[in-house]
Amino acid sequence: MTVITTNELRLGGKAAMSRVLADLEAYLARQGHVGVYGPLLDECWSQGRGLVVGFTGPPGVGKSTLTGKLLKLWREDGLKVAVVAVDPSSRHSGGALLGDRMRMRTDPDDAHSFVRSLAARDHLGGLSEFAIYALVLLRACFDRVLVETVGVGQSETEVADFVDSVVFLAQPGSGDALQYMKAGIMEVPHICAVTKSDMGMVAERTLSDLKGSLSLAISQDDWPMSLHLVSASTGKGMEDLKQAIDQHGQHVQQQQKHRDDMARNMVKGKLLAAFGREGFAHVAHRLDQRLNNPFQMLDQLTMELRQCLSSHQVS
Ligand SMILES: Nc1nc2c(ncn2[C@@H]2O[C@H](COP(=O)(O)OP(=O)(O)OP(=O)(O)O)[C@@H](O)[C@H]2O)c(=O)[nH]1
Ligand SMILES: [Mg+2]
Repeated sequence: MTVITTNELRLGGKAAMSRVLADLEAYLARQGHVGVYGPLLDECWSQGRGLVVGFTGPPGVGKSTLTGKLLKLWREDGLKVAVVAVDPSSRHSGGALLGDRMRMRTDPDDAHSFVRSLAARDHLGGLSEFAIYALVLLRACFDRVLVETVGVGQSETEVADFVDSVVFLAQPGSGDALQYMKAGIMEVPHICAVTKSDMGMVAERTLSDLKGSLSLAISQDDWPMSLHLVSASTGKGMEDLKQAIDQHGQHVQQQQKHRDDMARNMVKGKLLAAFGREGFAHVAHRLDQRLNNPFQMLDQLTMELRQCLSSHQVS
């Protein structure tokens, strides 16, 4: 079986990307490991320079509308942009509907924007299983990869470990973000924005509540959180938000540690999910080094642990 090269993927545009995502997903469902796709994923991983930005916030806060607007703004800057919705809550219900809504936001004639919903997918290992692979391929081909997820951060999914920047969106009139951060349920995001500023006073009040409590908040990678008031409907504040994301992206992409941590977390997360703590403990030391080819490493360790398991079962 021959797998497309990174270069072919880059040159092949949206059609090539759609095809490889579908092929990879089918392969994973069949084989249960990355196998022949390991080298492609590793090459995309090492060459991928796109910034992956996670947008999180409660249902209805305006994530889709906002990512749609940012897509337009970055496209106007000449950047290639992909948007992925990872929505565990609609896995069983509105998957197809979400897919339709997402498609409405794409311009089919624009070769450099790509919008895809991963909501309707459900296979072994869960939704985020595939999302991470998709993000690796997308970041090799697009300058910005926007990921829409529902949740409050930390506990969510592996996806949270796999983004460069986290943007939390707060609903006007809700104190959720504040309470989550204070209670330590949610890690401090890099950027926080109150949406729907066109609602007026209620949005401004939410912003000043957040400001009062979070003005000194520092995110995990030593980035002072910035706060924004935006309206995707009117466009107000959107340019500033876009610039803040770009700035954090520049900051984070200079950090080799960030990439190393991402690779390690990815391999660890997948092995834990497949083999549990006990299984993972057998190979944990192999992740002490820098992982230059994390996906091939993941595959090798998966095979070793499978063999180990089956020989235990036989004896
Ligand atoms: N007034 C106002 N309404 C907005 C704005 N942005 C989004 N909305 C509305 O808020 C509602 C939810 O917007 P979505 O973008 O679907 O929110 P979401 O967070 O993606 O929602 P889920 O994916 O269902 O969690 C829709 O009715 C939007 O029209 C805004 O800037 N101003
Ligand atoms: Mg949405």
